[in-house]
Amino acid sequence: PCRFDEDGRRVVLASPTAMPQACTFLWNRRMLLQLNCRGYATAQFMQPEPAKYAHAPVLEAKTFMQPEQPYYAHHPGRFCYVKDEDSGLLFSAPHAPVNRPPDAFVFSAGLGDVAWTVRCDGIEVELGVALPPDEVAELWTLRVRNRSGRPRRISLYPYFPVGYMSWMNQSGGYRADLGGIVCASVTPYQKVQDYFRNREFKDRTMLLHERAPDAWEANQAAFEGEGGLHAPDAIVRRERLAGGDALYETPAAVLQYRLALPADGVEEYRFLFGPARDDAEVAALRARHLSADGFADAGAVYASYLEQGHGCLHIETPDPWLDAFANHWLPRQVYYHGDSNRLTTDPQTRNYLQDHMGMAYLRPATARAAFLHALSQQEPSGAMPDGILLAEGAELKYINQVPHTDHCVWLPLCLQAYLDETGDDALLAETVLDREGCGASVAERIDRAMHWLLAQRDARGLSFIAQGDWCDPMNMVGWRGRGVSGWLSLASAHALRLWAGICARSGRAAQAAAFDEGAAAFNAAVNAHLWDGDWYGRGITDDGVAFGVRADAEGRIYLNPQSWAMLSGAADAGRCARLLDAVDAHLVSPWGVAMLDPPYTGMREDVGRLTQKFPGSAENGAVYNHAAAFYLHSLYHVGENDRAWRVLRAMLAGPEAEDCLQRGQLPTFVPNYYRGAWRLHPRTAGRSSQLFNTGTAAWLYRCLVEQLFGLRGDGDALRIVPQLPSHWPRARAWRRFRGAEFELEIERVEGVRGRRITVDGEPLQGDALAAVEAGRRYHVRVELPPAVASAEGTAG
Ligand code: CEZ
Repeated sequence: PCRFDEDGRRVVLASPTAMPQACTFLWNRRMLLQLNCRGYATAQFMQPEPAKYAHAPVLEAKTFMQPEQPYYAHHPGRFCYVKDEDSGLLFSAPHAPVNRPPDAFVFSAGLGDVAWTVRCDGIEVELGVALPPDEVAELWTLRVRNRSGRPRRISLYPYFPVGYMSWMNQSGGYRADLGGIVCASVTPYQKVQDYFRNREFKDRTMLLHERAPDAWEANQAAFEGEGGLHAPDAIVRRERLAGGDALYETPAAVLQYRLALPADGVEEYRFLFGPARDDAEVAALRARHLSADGFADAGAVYASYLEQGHGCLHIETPDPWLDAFANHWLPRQVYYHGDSNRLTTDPQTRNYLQDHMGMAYLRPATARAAFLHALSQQEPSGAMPDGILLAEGAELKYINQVPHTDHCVWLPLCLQAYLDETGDDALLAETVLDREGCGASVAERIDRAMHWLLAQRDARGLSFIAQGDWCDPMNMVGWRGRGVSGWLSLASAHALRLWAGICARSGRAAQAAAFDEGAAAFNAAVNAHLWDGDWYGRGITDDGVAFGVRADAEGRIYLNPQSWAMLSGAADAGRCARLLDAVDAHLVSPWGVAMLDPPYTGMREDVGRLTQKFPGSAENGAVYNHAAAFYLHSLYHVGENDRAWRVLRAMLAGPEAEDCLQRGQLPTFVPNYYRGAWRLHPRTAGRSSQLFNTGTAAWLYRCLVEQLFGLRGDGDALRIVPQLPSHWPRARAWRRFRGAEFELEIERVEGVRGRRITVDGEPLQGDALAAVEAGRRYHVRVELPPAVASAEGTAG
């Protein structure tokens, strides 16, 4: 049903019903626009907190972005009705609200635009949208073509629902002076102090046209009448829209163009949709953008914005879907996270650090600034706060009001990636002032964070979990102050080991030794208290009950402790072998590796709200891709290349039709999860969450660059250790690294025993190419031994 086009730069879906939730997104630093293939849309912009200008028809609760959002008839969207004035035939593009089966349909997601081509009864409608690089506005193009071979009289009705704006004040009407429909509102509030903040809000929603319409309607109820959205009275029962307004009634923005199209005739229209504060802003947006030139300029500047987030790796493998995804879409998703901070003013600390870990490969200066900014909010105790405040007056909200204990762990992990990529060890000596105005170097601050982790241990030497660790909803394991996290203990060990390595390299031998010792103590404690015979347990509750262990009927095995025991070195070879078998037996599913199994089917009060989530959704046993990415990273770490390949490939839908249909996911982004519970609920297993906010993107990119293709910085060198799956005979890559360019070819060669590397024709001793020179182009050839024949790696 879907395919890549334009050398992987577009993803094309040929049906509005095969994958009805399939979607893509556009963003700039101020806004986000998620569009599904049927025309439903969710837009948000920052002022500075996320706000909407197209609303649901009822009051919406404010929350962070959620998975598997339902779409319904009155969901906000961007639509165009088409009526044949002679036959009365009615359809809507892209598909909703009329849902008439089209004769032809294409949903085409580009890197910087989204477009549809829809044909019904010889009338072809093209809809396209793009965003300006730095303003809140949607730039829409509508083109209609008569492909029926005979003259046609039709009406076009661009319909942009505005929804329930406010219970205090909302209205809408046509403004000839501004050239469009402008709806006004007052964001509801009750506390007097909110007035002074809200008065700056962009509380108007406008649909501006370039070509004056024949008629319009600004009243949602008048537009629909008794026919409803499927067959609105204003279209079906009338020749012309009535020109109505909305006076404390739900507004809508509908225009009408009546046209007589000769055979092959084409007409083109441009619109601007978005929020504004006042008339002056409406007029300014119109003047700047609403013309062919304005649209073209915005497109060009947006393209250069995207270019600044270009990936550092280009690959050619036996898997063209992976190539297209890795070359274009994955770095784009990494860039979105790192440059927009997921459109929050208080990103969770772990998310912020990991998102900027991804940024280290695209725009390292942005990552550097983010690490410094995060450290400036470190608490005097060495703890990191639950969220990082990004805007003046921002507050910790939602989950950031719940104490989590893992935030310090991400500092060395993410910094390691940044230092490897850039060689910028000078960062460690940079002084960072905290909120109290106390200065300390980056290295000292991370020392403190590591000491904090070491201090937060119980008598057994395991990490207290409080109300959560990486796993947000694991909130009742330790809320009474005693429960511990096996995963966090292992993650702390891994973080300490990495940090010890960085200390050693920068001549701080005493610190290195102390942190190594701390890591060993964590590992020993986990081995003593949480090795369950075939795998590691997830933790120990406030009441001293180990969970994530064989004795549990539900939540018997969790993925994260297994992955991190491999990373931290807690698991020796024997334990690695056993836990890998256990993961294969319990967690590996046709849709990827699940986060835990079996999913919980009811509340477990000593684990928490995670167990109340629907079985197989999100943290309750989905193929939670962020956790799968940690597993992927750990598999490469222990040299399990074929297992790693299968985990990696399962994160990406397709190309088989069945796989695409079941997941419902386009290869435009990696979603935060695919439904799990594949034994319990096979009908829904594999279904995508359609949520593109996820730490998966950064980790997956890191794994591709540093592990699958094995091109990782180390001191002043580039290490070259590709870990191809055994069924790949060859692969090629282009890598940008510290201002140099590397062309890499990897090939399995008959008769070769170990890895053989040549650089510009000269054999390389070992795998480290030292003293990389900026501006130089290197040609690297890696020869690998032929694969041992096996069925490994062939599965999608
Ligand atoms: O949020 C993510 C967090 O952004 O969940 C991850 C966590 O590591 C990330 O930092 C694992 O728990 O509160 C909830 O129940 C939500 O399900 C969040 O846990 C989850 C969102 O669904 C994803 O945005």
